[in-house]
Amino acid sequence: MSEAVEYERIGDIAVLAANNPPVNALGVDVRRGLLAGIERAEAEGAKAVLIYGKGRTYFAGADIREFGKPPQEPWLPGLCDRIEASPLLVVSALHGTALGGGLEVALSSHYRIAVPSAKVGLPEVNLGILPGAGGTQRLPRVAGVEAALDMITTGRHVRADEALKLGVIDKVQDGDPREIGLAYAQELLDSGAPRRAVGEMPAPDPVDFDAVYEAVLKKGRGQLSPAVAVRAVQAACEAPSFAEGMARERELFMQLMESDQRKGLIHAFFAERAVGKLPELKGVEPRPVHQIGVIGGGTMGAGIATAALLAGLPVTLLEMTQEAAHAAKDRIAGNLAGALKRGKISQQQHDAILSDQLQLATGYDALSAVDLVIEAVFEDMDVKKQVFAQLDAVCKPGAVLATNTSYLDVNEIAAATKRPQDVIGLHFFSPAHVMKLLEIVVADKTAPEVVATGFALGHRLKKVSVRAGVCDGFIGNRILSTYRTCADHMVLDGASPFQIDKALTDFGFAMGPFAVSDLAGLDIGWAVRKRKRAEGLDPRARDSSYADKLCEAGHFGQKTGKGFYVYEKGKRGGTPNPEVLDLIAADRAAQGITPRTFTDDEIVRRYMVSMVNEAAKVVGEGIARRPLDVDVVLLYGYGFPRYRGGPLKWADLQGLPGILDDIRAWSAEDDYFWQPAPLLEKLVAEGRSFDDLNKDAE
Ligand code: 3H9
Repeated sequence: MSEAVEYERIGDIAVLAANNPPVNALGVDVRRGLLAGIERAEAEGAKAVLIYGKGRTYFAGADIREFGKPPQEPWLPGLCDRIEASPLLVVSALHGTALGGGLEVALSSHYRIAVPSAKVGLPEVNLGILPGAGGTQRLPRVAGVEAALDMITTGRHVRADEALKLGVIDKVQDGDPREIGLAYAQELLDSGAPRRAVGEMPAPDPVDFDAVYEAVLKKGRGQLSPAVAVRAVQAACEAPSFAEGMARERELFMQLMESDQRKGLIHAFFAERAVGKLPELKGVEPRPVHQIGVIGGGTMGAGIATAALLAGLPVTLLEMTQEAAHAAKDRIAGNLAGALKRGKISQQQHDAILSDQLQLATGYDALSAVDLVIEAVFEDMDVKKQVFAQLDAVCKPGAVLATNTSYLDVNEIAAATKRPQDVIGLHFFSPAHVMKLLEIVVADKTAPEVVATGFALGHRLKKVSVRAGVCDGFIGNRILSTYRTCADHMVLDGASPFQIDKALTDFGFAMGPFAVSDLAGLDIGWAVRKRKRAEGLDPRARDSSYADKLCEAGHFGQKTGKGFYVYEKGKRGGTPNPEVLDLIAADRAAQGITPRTFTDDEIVRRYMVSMVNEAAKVVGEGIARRPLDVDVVLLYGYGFPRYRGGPLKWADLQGLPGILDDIRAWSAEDDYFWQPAPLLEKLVAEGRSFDDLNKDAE
């Protein structure tokens, strides 16, 4: 027997206990152990087999780390068929998360029992594949086509009570999985329950699969796996036999396995788990945080306060006046009402948060006892310095002093205090109680335990936290500023903002850059442009004025009803604002530019290559630790299509030499903007990839 599956005999029942921490992934040792266990149980004359997982869960799926490597026998689909074909009564007892291949093993068992807290699901589409061990053939047979399509195309985790109703499991019972499994298996034996193979059940009735396919494809915004999975479910209904349905599932599974989307999504899976693992934080204890302060109750401050309140932290919110403090409370109450409506909190929790957890204040003294304070005031260095000098005066020793600045120099802010080791940047993204990304900006003198405290807070607030160094815009906004500039250049040269937005949403972005500007408020970009012009632009930098003209006319995007698009009340999204084209034409004429046409492909290529080049500079300068840190920032903060893995994964898949060639070619027309990143040149010269750098850092 393999050590990954322990064998034990209790009367007539052979017990197979998986022991492959942390999540009992179905790696080759587990598969061998299960096969050997079934064979031994049959050879020894057992009457039933119980399969369960030791530790925190039943099998959470196939071992994703094996993907892309040569497969090792036994393969999971064959193993599932073998389990199902056993003449013994096979029972699975589920706890934790029975996901993907895990649920497929359970569906190959003849009976399934689960503890009430268990969840089941087939989340393979989120990894760019589809259930490949019979899930698309067996689930529709037990739960019906509609429920199977829902579970398989969304990958959602289904709670035990719902799974029971759907027929995915047969019984829910509290207790230890081994004990409830043994009792259930004995009960089935005693009652003479028959062996019940899902694969031998009749094929379910088909639905209009073409319509479902089209709808799922559209919803996926370019992601293929959910739509391809529909075709596999179709085979469960229409294939002449179960075996032929399985063969079709295999064929579609292999197609997806070879795809770049699978590589992108699995990269995203591991990258988002790797961002929090920093060697310098190993063994570093975070400081305890029991209550926090938030300074500024605007959209950002109220969002941060909401996130903290929802995580159970008491918050003291500081504003300049009583009126401003009450307006902030109203904003928080609005956010909480949204959380209540979405079922994230109960009415009781909602009321308790507002009455007990939130405290309003107008004087700094109220922050003397907090463990951590986050400043979210106006983006102005002098204002921030005053705030931090005040905090230095009132906060207790050891309190973490954080700024939510999105581009200002955290070293300079820290220097306004006598305790720069306690100062850190915690850059939230708006709306802060919804957006998952948190950039943890580490200044020169920030103490390691303060960094660890930032990560611990991020974890508590259920954020994906990424370490960033200090520079203008840190990781995300610095890269955004470059690809946004690239989009402006393309507009000057002949593309329309609407064509650019469309090309990029077709590529998979949640929104195009001009629609994003309208959403964020055009005044933000205007302020940045004015600041940069005041600081003095490099004479070689191209500038444009068409967006300024929109702002001068009072059009700031969605909030004023007009920007690049026109927004009508009550309607989602906007329609192109034709006045913008006149402003652009005037700008081109003033600069003596003759517009040319752009294909959508060229738009995407230039935009993406500018993003990759800046990202390579960000990694090369150490602002981001690893390429994967950049990928996660873009995925979680900037609507980058997850199935492309992030800009640097995309770059690897495209090939770095071609990207560098493009930069060099385009530098002939603008050698200021298109300067190749030294790191990109180095990687190309060495024949290496960004992923090699990720591996170096493991
Ligand atoms: C599949 O089954 C294909 C089949 O249909 C067909 C095959 C032919 N493999 O997330 P956590 C690691 S596809 C390898 O931090 P949590 C994870 O990287 C699979 N490793 O914990 C992490 O490692 P580290 C379908 C895995 O409690 C550690 O376990 N299944 C796998 O927040 C802890 O993970 C899925 O898609 C895996 N399958 O969440 C489920 N899963 O400590 C994917 C996890 O070194 N997994 N690891 O960073 C999950 O959704 C979550 O991990 C889970 C636990 C909910 C299980």
